[in-house]
Formats: sequence, C-alpha cells, structure tokens
Amino acid sequence: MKKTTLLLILCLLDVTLLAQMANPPAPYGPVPTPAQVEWQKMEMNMFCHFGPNTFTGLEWGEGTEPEDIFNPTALDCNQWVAVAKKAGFQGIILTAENHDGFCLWPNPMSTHTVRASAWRKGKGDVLKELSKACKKGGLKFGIYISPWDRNAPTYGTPEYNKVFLGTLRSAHKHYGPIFEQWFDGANGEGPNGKRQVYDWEKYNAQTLKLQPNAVIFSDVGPGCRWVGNEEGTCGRTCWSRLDVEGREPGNNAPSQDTLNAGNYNGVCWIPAETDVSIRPGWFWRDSEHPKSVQELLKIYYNSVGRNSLLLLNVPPDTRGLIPAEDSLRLMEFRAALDSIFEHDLAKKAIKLCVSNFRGIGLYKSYRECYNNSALSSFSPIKYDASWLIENDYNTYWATDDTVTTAWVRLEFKKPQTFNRVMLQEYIPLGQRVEKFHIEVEDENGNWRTIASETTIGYKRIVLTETVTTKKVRIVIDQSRACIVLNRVGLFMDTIMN
Ligand code: FUL
Repeated sequence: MKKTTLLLILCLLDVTLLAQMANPPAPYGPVPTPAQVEWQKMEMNMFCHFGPNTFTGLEWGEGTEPEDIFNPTALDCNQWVAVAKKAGFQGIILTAENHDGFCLWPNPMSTHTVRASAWRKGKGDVLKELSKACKKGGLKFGIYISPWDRNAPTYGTPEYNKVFLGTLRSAHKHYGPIFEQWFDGANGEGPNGKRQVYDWEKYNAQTLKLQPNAVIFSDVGPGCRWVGNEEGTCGRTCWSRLDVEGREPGNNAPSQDTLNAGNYNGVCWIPAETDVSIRPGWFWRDSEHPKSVQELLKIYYNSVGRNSLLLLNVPPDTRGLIPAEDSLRLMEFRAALDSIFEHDLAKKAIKLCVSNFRGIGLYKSYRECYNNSALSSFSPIKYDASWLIENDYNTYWATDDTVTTAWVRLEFKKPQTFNRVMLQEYIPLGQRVEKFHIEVEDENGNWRTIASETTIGYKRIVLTETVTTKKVRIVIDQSRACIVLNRVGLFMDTIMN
C-alpha cells in the first residue's frame, strides 16, 4: 500500500475517532437543576383563577365575602383537564388561595374555606378534584397561594408566618406531586395598611422539603421568576440568570425591566415565566371575552419564543367549568400552532454545513457538511450539524472550546418559503449565545441579513419577513463559551403576519 493511501485511511479513521473521543462541553455559568430543565420543556401551562371573585366580579376580594358566595353549580375538573390537554398545556396551576384568603380546600389553618361554604354542604375540595383529574389525565399539577391574605386575623404579625407555613404544609402534604409552587408578590395594603415581614426562607425550605421537585415561582425565584408584566411579553433579550442577593418578592424585587431581561451576569439560574390571562381580568366575568387567536399567537411568540414559559390563565366560570368560548378559542389557537409548527422545513435540507464542530481539530476541512439524504454515506458524528434537525433534546451541535463565533448553513434542493426561525440551546450546560443573525442567499448568490438578535436560551423563535431561498445561514456572532445548539427549525406562519 502506498504511504499516501495509508495516511489517508488513517486520517479518515481518525476524524471520526477524534470526534467520538471529544469531551462534551463543560457547563458554563449557572445551570438549571433537572427539575428546572423539565419545567422549561413544558413550554405552556394553564393557570386557573377561581374563587369568591368568580362570583362577585372583583379582581381583588376583600376577604370579608361570606363563604356561601362560593357555590359552583356544576364543577367538573375533568373538563378543565380535557380542555387543557387538547390545547397542548402540560400542566395546570390553580389559585388555591388568592388575596381574599378563601381556600379552595379545607385548610385547617383557616375558617375561610370551602368547608364553611354551602357548596356540596361544606364537603367539597377543589384541590383534591383537580389534582386527581390532572393525575388521571397525565397533566402536572401546581398550586398558587397568595402570601398576602386579607382575611387572616394574624396578618401583619410574626404569628402569621406560622399560619402561612401551616397552610402551605396542608396543601403540599395532601395534593402532590406539585410541579410548581406559585408565590404572588402583590400587596395592596397601601401606605397605612398592615405590614407583614414574610419568612421567605422558611416558606421555600418547607416547600422543597415536602415537594422536592417543585419549581418555586416568585419575583425572585428560586425556581423561576415573574417576567415583570402581565401582558404576555418577555424581553427580546432574555437571560435565564438573575441576581437575587438582598432581594425579595414584592417591593424589594428587582425592577420590572430586570425581571423582563434577566441579569447578564446573574449568579442564579432563575428563568422567566410569562403569566397572562386569556381574558382582560384574572377571574371570570360575564362581561369579558377571550383574546383572539392573533393575540394568543403574539403572546406565544413573545413568551415561548423568547426563552420563557407561558402560563396562560383560563378562568372557570360560576358553574365551575371552562366556558365554551374560551375552550373554542384554545382549540383554534392549538390548530394555528400545529399548522405552523408541524412542518419543519429545515428537515428538508439536503446539506447542513458548519464552520466548526467539536473534536475534529486539524481535520476541519474533512467534513464541513453533513449530507442529509438517505443515500448519503455519511452517518452523524458526535456534535456535527446533523443533530440540529433531530428532535432529541439531548443531542446537539457543539464547537471546540475556543470557538465562540460560528455559522451553520442549510442548503435545499428547491427554494423554501418561511418566516419563522426557531433555535434552541442545550440549557443543561448553561446559556451562552449573546448575539446572532440570520442570512439568506438570493438568486444572484448574494447573502442578505434578515434578522439580528441577541439571546437564544431554551427556545427562540425569530419572526422574519417571508423569504424564499435555497440557502439559509445562522451566524452566531458572539457566544460566552463554545456554542451548544441543539435545534434549528424553519417554519411558515400564514396566520399571523
Ligand atoms: C397578581 C395578583 O394580584 C392577581 O390576583 C393574580 O393572581 C395575578 C396572577 O397576580 O399579582
């Protein structure tokens, strides 16, 4: 055998070997816990605001409403679950207790509960019904409890912390597993109102002791953070990192802008959750109606599409059912999402090329492109571009440790028309990308930039003009460590333009 042939064979063998031997990228900065990763993957959950306000039309109940006010005529949590599942939600969070202090379960720490109401002769328990229905339907169950309690006689005294811990214990002991505990930061007592020094440390510690997989929501986490507004808009730049040293939910929380964008150098992994209502109010009111599909799509792009989780409130009515018009709207919303995201044009690429992939070092020129065709003799190599069009979240394209600027090019046999570009980072290893742009090639072979953005995170959906092209290039201009991307998708939205 000629020396050159032997060398060539060795080279070919080596290149695969080198890539296979390459170590995975080291984590960068703060990283999510496994529970936070699972939480983020849920993408869309349903919020249910339900309680005395459903019957009085108030947004903030006073805490003095007679218990008998709460009297749903046909409560059926299986219906909530059926609607949620068909709409594509992965979990439901219920307002077990809003600011009026009324508890939807027979909380032994309070007299202001379903036990004292006429509903089902005081034997009803919404938490029990919904947690059971979720289990049966395969949805996750979460609980909202407001620390600001306008009914509790002890509110404003140190004694209240004990009462609140008892309330949490009662909910967490009997209705788990709970995937998220939602702590509201609101307090409308006004300048002369009662002041409560909350023992957040104890609330969080006890919650995690009883529900170790619960992601705790508040203005400052520790599991996930408020996005800073109730309009359904996460920042175009959105870091899942936040600085919380010396901060607390409520008045001492970071500014709403900070919550919206996160902190570039934030020490903790606390991703944003976007809570917004399908209707103008949080609670059901006869006079109000659900948002349009266009509005819901916009919310979806501004939340899920910007590295946030969407918690969409769909309030049950006085019967204890999700009204037909809301459920119908959700089905239309689902159909719209399916029509857009079912057809990923990126999967049609015949070639996926990258400027670098991890582990091939000197052999860089050996294989820049992955041929995505059944006849191809190429099989995927660890960290090469082929993983970008795979659905498995645990496989990804990664660059060498020193490479923080790189591109990926998708080539098609026939021109493709799209206006949505989806990118995902592999967040178990941290959030890295801070600047990227998207280019398309025109008929004359010239590249044109169609979008320039900043962060990606778990999921980023970039809205572009509608383009038709045979070549697309995603250029990562700046990454804080080597690039770890696990998905590129191209979609056409004909509904929201
Ligand atoms: C706010 C509360 O005041 C509302 O009642 C609602 O629960 C919303 C989700 O959060 O802070």
